[in-house]
Amino acid sequence: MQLLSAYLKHHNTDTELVELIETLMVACKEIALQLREGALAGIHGTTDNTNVQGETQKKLDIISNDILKEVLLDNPLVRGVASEEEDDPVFGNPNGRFLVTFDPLDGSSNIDINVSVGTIFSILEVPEGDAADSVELFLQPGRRQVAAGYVLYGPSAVLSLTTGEGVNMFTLAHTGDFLLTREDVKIPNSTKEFAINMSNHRFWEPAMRNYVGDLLSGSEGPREKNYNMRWIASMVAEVHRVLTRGGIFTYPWDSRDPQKPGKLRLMYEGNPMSMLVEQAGGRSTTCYSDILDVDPQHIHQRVAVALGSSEEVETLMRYHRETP
Ligand code: AHM
Ligand code: MG
Repeated sequence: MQLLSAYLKHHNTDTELVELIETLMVACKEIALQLREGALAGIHGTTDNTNVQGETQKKLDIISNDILKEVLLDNPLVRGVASEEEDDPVFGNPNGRFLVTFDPLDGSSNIDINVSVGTIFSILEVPEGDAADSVELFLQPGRRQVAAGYVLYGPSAVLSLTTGEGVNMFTLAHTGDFLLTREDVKIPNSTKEFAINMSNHRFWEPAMRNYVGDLLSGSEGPREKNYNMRWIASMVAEVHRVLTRGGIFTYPWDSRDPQKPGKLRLMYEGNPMSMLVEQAGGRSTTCYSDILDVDPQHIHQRVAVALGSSEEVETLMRYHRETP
């Protein structure tokens, strides 16, 4: 089994990008260790703080954020970082080449019940000609990502990574190394599995209600097959399942706050997961158009997400085109 860095170098990945990914994995290994200790380390529970999205921060949200921030900003390749847990970007070396956005601990409502969580990251390059440190540097469409991935902290810790040349998975060994365990991941085109938080049904658009209604009708309905449903409430775990055996995962627009299209964040959830899914031959959409083409206006911008097996995602998009 090949080491992460050896694999990347063997595939002629830009050496500075390899160094940055290795730096990211230093932080993720530390987060994995903290998670493993769980209640023994007194890291469960919430703090008195809320983040910029108004969500109560878990202790581990803050610990993970601090680890990533400190490790990344220590690397001179990093110009700046933006995180779900920081109101504004934080800047490092003014000559750094890369920008990193991350959700330090996605699915953190699962921490206290000991269910899978993950770190999601997206790597962009500093646009040419831009001098001043500002949030504008980060506001690039997802198509410009040079790498993206997540580390799933489950029964084992697994890195799913793309540098634009397909998707590979690396498992964290007891030696502290990430070893290649799945090469050139491909999502099956069709599926019989969907993931959505059904409790939000009354807030969805009519198109989404029709689509899910037809899935639930099974072999008696227009889709003419029986579907199974999963909901882990951890996007990393859901996307990992989709990459592993196909499926569709969606967190759609809902009517509770028309200003906020969906729950998930574009820059550190929607974009990196969309790059992984597209690189694995799947599709990722707002239900109307590709997430990777969305022009970001705000670092914490939200986006409706539907991703996974290409035929299923295209069917969902058809419902959105055709439902008045
Ligand atoms: P978080 O970044 O605050 O953890 O929120 C994102 C998570 C996703 O991992 C998951 O898909 C979704 O929120 C679950 O939402 P819900 O609470 O509606 O089940
Ligand atoms: Mg989070």
